Amino acid sequence: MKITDAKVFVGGPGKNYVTLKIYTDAGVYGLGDATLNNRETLPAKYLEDYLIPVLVGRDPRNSEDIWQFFYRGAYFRRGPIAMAAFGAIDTALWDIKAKLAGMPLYQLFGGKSRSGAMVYAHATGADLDTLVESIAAHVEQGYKAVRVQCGIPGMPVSSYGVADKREDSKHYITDFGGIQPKIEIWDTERYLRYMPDALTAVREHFGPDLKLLHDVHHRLLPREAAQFAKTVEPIGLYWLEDPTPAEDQSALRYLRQHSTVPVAIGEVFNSVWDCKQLIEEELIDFIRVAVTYAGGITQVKRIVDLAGLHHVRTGFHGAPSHSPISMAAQAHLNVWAPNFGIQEYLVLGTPECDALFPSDHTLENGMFLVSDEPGLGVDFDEKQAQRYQYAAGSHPVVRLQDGTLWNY
Ligand code: GCO
Ligand code: MG
Repeated sequence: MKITDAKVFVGGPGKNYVTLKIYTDAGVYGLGDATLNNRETLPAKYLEDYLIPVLVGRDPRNSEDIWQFFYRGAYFRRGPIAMAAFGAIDTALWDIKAKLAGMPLYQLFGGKSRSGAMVYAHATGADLDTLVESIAAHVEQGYKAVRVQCGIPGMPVSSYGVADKREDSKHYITDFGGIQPKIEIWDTERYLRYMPDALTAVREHFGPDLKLLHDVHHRLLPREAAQFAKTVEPIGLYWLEDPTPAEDQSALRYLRQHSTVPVAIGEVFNSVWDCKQLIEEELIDFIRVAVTYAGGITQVKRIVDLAGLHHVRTGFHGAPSHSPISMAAQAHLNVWAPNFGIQEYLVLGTPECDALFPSDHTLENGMFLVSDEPGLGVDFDEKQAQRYQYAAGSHPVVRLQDGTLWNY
């Protein structure tokens, strides 16, 4: 059996999805997602110029060897661009394998450990009242868990995860005005003074059962993060995400020694090596990698297994940037993983998105229910894809009030 061709498509409704389709001489094809948010053309080019020409002619069933061939073969290892490209190939090969087996992908991992995966959505408000409204709307729809982000009084420009308007809440991460980034202003002192009270007010309003998550988006220094974690401990957060920039992983020991707040990290990681210290030293409670950025199913499954040895549960990244293809791959991992925790999931389900990526995965009462179709259970309509093209976008860049660059 041979791979006969592979094509990359960039574009989508309100997103630059990078979709890989691998064709075989057995008539079966596989799909992968290489959507590296706001740098989408780079994994696409890596695939087209360096990987696809070498992929054609290989046996698609040898997904492990193909993964190793590209990873080791690049010599300059890791990095989000390469790992997104390898990951798309890997996901497509698992899709092919499961289609050949005539089974939904989760069966190849070991079957179902649960009926569905609990997800969390993003609630956001420019102020506390709007945030409470946004959370209430999610609770109404059946969500058991929400991430809560709120504007901070006196902060000159809105902060991470805060949509200016309620309708913007699904698309606030990328600004499609071009590649020139908008500037956000950050003020740690205001954040530390305001956010614990805001989170307390949310907890009091919604009671003890709703799972509340909060994302610091790498903005605090280790000591500040420890102080914040200690202060919010009585609120009973489900997790505190990215309290510090995680390049300095030892810094997490500080937080750990001062607080029992569950910590979730890893959305910017792209290999098992990035996760190793945090997992082995048990400095985190949830690992946040994504199939899209972390080398596909082969690599992420290895991370899940390592995490399981250290009581670390999964909480895969699922910002709206990922396409329904990698969200499907994660859904199969979620339903299998013995150490599953929660899945971030923002409903992409516009009619346009559903037409481009038809599938019968469903969301019911805050639970993601995986499709039983052979493979990933998601398709890609090439005709629909012709309606879309790449649109330049950017993440904001963050400065302190005196102009100093900070972490987005
Ligand atoms: C999250 C993330 C995202 C990232 C985005 C960057 O927890 O969902 O922090 O919102 O900012 O994926 O492209
Ligand atoms: Mg995050």
